[in-house]
Amino acid sequence: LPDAPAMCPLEMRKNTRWGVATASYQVEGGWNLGGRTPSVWDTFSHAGFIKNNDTGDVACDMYHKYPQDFKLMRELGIKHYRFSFSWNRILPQGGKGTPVNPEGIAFYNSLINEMIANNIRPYATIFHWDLPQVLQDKYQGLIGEEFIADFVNYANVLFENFGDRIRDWMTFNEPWVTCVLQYGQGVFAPGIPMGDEGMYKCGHNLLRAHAKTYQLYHKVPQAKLDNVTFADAARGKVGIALNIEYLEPLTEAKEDVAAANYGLEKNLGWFADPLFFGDYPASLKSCAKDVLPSFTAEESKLLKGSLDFLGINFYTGKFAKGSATDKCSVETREQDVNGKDIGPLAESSWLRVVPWSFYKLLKYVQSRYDPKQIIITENGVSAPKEDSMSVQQAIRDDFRVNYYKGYLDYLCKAISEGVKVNTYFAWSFMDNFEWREGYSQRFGINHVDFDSPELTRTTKDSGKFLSKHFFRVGRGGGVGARRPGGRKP
Ligand code: PNW
Repeated sequence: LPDAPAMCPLEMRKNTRWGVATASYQVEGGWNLGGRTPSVWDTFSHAGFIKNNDTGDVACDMYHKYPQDFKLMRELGIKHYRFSFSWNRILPQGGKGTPVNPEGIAFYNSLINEMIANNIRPYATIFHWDLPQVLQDKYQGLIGEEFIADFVNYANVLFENFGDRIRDWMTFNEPWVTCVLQYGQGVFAPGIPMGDEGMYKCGHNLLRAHAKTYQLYHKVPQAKLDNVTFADAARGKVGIALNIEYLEPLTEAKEDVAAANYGLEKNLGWFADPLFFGDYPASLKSCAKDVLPSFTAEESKLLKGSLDFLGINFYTGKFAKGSATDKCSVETREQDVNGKDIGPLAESSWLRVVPWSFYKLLKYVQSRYDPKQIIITENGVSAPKEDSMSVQQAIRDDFRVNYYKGYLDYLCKAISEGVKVNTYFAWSFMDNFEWREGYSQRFGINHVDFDSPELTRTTKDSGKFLSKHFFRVGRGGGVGARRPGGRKP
């Protein structure tokens, strides 16, 4: 195994929290067990929209195998785990006023307790794309205003039931993907293209739902604080996980610099500006003026500062080329002016290995938003052709080892220059259901043999590399060292 990245001194690796991430639909399976109703991804995959006709019906079967998965995490020295809740498992009818599913609550109680028993600190994503189908049918999911109240109600159920043991919450995973791929283009479930208007409506509802959830979590009335579980919840943190690819100007020309900047504002600023500053970026307001809704003064006030940490999902970077006549045009490229690739291509068509882009993005984020805390909520890669390899070949994943080595090197450089990242999650703990690509693209640091009845997990070289230099040496989760008056798991 290679040495630790040169820019990651032991002291820094010790002072940082390193973990792994997954999401409910991608790993759980148990799609019709324990009172769970379909999500939009069940409907979409059952309708045959996924490569090789794959579905998440069984996935990694973490629904049953979580005890062995936490044991494996423990063996690798992993002390931080980011996962998501399945809304439709918790509230099978989705909406406010509908019954909470006791079997769903029991499942997540056992999952969380098992995690903590293994000394692993939970970080929970409230919504990672698996919307209850009933809410899609009722008001088109995130397109409908009713979504806001239903989301806040769902979040409240999670806070009340699990808030005594979970203190790190992310409302949404990758609003950009949700609103662009799920609703705008309709290439992800529910698969109904809603155009730019739908895309911005989705973003608007999502942001307002986030702000109300943040307020609920922190401004809970004193009467409710006397309820033991919630009192502990109120001492935790609420953030969000935004995805962004870095954009480097293709040349030093004014229009390329402006295009890179506008591209970041349009993709990251769309969500980050309202959360930090209370409004959309001026550039976006002007370029999307016919379709971008506006916030009331009250909404703006509620949004501004409505996050305790900023989560960033980071994978790749591209070049940006502008137009001298159209300030709203951003063309992205994967080759420089000499035709040289920006980096090696992964198995995923949108992902090239560009370690320096991580550093540049982090510096950009720190200088534009000055966040108090940044969590890298995802970072990882699909290795080329891994799916066609034998288990023995697939676990020798040099491509992924090099990816992590390069990206972590630049992460450490950014930290040493004052970027406030204190927690990092690799995507993913294991190979899983990669959305439209099904099981054909693998992001795991542990291999899953989807052909074996046991769905056997085998640690890849990348997992060993991260374990040795990061997971084992990094800070612990402080699991259990809190909650005065709270319920012990
Ligand atoms: C993220 N893109 O998705 C998600 O949060 C994960 O669930 C997913 O498995 C992981 O990254 C790997 O793809 C993305 O097209 C999906 O730019 C698509 C894109 C970016 C991120």
